[in-house]
Amino acid sequence: MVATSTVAASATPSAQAAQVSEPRIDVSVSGDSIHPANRGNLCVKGSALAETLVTQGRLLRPRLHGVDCDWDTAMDAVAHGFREAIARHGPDSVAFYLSGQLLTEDYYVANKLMKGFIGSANVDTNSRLCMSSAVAAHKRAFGADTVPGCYADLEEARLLVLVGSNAAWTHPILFQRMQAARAADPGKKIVVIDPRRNATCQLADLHLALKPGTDALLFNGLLHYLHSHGHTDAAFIGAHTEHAAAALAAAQAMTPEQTARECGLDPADLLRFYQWFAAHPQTVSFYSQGVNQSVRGTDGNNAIINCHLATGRIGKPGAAPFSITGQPNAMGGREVGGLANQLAAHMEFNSAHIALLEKFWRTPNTQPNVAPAPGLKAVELFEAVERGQIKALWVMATNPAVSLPQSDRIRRALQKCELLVVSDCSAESDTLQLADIALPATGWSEKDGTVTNSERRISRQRGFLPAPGDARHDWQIVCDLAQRLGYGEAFDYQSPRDIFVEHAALSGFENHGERAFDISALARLSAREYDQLGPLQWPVTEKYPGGRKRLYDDGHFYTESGRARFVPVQASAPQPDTAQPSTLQQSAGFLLNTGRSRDQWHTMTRTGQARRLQDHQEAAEIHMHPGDMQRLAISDGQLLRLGNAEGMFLGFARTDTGLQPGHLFAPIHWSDSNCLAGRVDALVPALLDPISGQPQFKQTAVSLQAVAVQRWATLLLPHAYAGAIISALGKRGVLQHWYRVQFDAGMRLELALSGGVDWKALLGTVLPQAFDWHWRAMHAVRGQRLVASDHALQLQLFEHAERAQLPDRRTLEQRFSADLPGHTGAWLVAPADPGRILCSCLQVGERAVREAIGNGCDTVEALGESLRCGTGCGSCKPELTELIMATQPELIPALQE
Ligand SMILES: Nc1nc2c(c(=O)[nH]1)N[C@H]1C(S)=C(S)[C@@H](COP(=O)(O)OP(=O)(O)OC[C@H]3O[C@@H](n4cnc5c(=O)[nH]c(N)nc54)[C@H](O)[C@@H]3O)O[C@H]1N2
Ligand SMILES: Nc1nc2c(c(=O)[nH]1)N[C@H]1C(S)=C(S)[C@@H](COP(=O)(O)OP(=O)(O)OC[C@H]3O[C@@H](n4cnc5c(=O)[nH]c(N)nc54)[C@H](O)[C@@H]3O)O[C@H]1N2
Ligand SMILES: [Mo]
Repeated sequence: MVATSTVAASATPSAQAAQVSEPRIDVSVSGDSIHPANRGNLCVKGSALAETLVTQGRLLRPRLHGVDCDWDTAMDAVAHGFREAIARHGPDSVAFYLSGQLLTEDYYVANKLMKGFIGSANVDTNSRLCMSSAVAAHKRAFGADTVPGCYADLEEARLLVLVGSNAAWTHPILFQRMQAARAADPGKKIVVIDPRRNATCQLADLHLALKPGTDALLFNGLLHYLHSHGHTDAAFIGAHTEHAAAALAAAQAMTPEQTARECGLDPADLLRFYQWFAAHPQTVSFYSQGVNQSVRGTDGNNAIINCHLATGRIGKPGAAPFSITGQPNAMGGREVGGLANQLAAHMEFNSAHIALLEKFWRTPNTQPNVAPAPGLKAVELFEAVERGQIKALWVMATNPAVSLPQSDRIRRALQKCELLVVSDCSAESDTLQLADIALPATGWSEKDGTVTNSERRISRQRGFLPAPGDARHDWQIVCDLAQRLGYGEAFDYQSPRDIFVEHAALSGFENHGERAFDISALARLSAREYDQLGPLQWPVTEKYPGGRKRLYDDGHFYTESGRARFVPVQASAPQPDTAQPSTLQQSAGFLLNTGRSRDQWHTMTRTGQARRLQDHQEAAEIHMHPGDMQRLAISDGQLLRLGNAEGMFLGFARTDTGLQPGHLFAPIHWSDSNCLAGRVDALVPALLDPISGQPQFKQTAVSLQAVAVQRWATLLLPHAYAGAIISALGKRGVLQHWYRVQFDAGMRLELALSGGVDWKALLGTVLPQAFDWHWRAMHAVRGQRLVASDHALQLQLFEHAERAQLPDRRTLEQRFSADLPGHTGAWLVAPADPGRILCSCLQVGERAVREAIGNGCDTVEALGESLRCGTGCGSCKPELTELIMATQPELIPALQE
């Protein structure tokens, strides 16, 4: 999400707040029209931010073993645990697991404390799951972790190659910039390389649906093609690179025919891409998790970079290999050394850099304080927790119990950990449920600091609301621990600005142009200048006081020789049968791909709070090719179970014509906090890239079964009682599946049951006496039941053998707090279901869109005029086109032109 927003904030409780169960803060969010990255545009998650500013679901007090306590008690316990572990078992018995969702200032102090003062490098971050292959590839090729280009290059490119990226959903603002650039320059070509036809393909002139995991092969083939057809830039190769011959030799066997065969592509399509690449000096390759999250991720990245080096397409307008980051501050974390195998400010574990850091940080001389060697990478770190080697672990701003591979195993490891500290702004993270000590952190809107985006641009994030409850800023919590461990002097910061200027000074300290990350020109910012700091692209130095748009425009790289390095890539087609014990040959064997949905953010601790964001997809779904569904007699909406040696996952079937037969796609967003068995990482084995340690998340062998459900029920009730109902149903052994949707006034539970439930008995025992109600009505009308209190609809229950027979949930939610008298008859008549909400911004459902298409709206623009759908953030446009295509097959050729 590129959203950096200015917020018009007037923090007064809204008029509407009186009706809801807790106060909402009246804030309106709009984009910052002068920010160079988004120019005021926000994606739907950004524009719904205000709706997530609720205290419902927030962690408000420190907790020690589940009991609220004060900060002193909590931090004493944290310090005691860390001190004891270090004293008994050495510094490597403790660890921090951080996140690209921290601000740079938070990240900097955490890394400084662990690597500089505790003396362990066991600091890793969720960026290991996300960007570590990109980091490793950048270092191999450029000698530094640097993104050479800038967002303007996406517009200036005449050929844009999107590899393993669903930018339409995951970087919607950049995608809009690409769309607009293409509209202004119809000759511009866009190629999407992805095994599935994702939403981004709507913009593609060519989609290469390659075999999963064969990206390195495809780009090795391109390198060979460019060389053998005389399209390489010999002058650039000669003057600015090394090891070209070795890379070419490694690619030698990759003729286009051979490559097409191994990648499972039509040779003519592949050749077309190779020819376009050869013909367009202004090419940007924009790549993301489809490439990174693979056991060949680092090689895949380097195979792409090799092609740019071979053609000299780097450091020039509209020409760059462009690794795109995901989290708001994934790049900032890389700058401060958040990964276990780097030190702060782009330094390495060598004696010169260690000495430099000891000098700069003035670490105590009593012991060698800066960690001498790299620490454990994420997956290894949690394995060490499992073995009992890590005694005290602090997890900050990430939810590893959901997002790491083998998440069932991770949970067991966390449960065993002697001391698990979790700091989070939300109370609804699965990891927090396992914590011995929970620390309430401030979140967006409350915290202050900086973040760095994919084009190296540092932006200020400014707090405008007070911290709720007892919440504190992450940097303050870290400094508190530092103080209690005896390092108070080195952590005596009064504000994020104090930390930022130190970070900036370190980046320039004895740098002499050797380290790419240098923002030393910002080392003297006053508090006022820091507050007013405008967005700047690093480096920011004496030479580049206003920042630098593109790196390597001077042909100088950060390797010892100053030349960029080609990396020979030994690519081979993946062998799922040997790579994994649970093979594809099993029963109904499928290959599971995982990734993001349009309107959710990761584990939903925040986006799950905004009702509007649930419309697009309210439960975990399993996307399937229609042919596979037909073959296995599976219909849309049916409950399916995926399983393998790692674990199991439940989701609802969803037809997806964009998938290849035998492939499935499931979202990463659901967790134990909001449903049963919706954690897709319970299925993902820990297969790692050997260089970066990044897990392969995108190719998992699974088997599939349909789940026979007897009864479906919808239950609306106040938030507070949802958990008790779920556990009571669980104890009765009838619960096959559940998920929840949070709406303003309450909670909606969607239940799949294996048998009948005596609801009256169950609700009577679960709901406390204090719940002021008596049975007003309990009817069985066409299989539906309703329970209500005497003055308001505080609880509604509908049950049916067929899920599709349950009434429209939106109407039920709206009536939840409405007065009852006189309406009994009306609400028993199930209102029409509007279908999936396609356009979240303007709330337009699939049913209305289908009707409009039937009435002649055969373009996205016509739909926009008639229903206004697609006129907000625009991210539903691909789906609108898909629907037009599905409804009117004769239009397909025209729309694909
Ligand atoms: N809506 C939304 N946006 C987000 C996020 C979110 O949670 N929600 N998270 C942010 C974060 S942290 C990140 S890292 C980014 C990720 O952004 P993306 O990388 O764009 O997102 P993903 O959905 O993980 O996967 C991208 C694509 O990789 C494809 N893929 C799978 N296997 C292969 C393969 O072998 N080769 C190729 N070429 N492609 C393959 C998938 O089919 C998918 O379309 O999104 C960011 N933006
Ligand atoms: N199968 C599969 N698994 C994946 C991926 C995939 O594509 N497929 N993608 C991977 C990728 S790229 C990523 S980035 C990860 C993301 O995975 P996670 O990082 O585990 O997911 P989030 O939900 O973003 O977790 C962030 C947590 O920090 C909290 N938080 C937010 N802001 C703050 C703050 O300012 N301070 C504190 N202390 N807490 C805060 C949130 O409430 C939330 O609990 O998932 C990875 N896992
Ligand atoms: Mo990510």
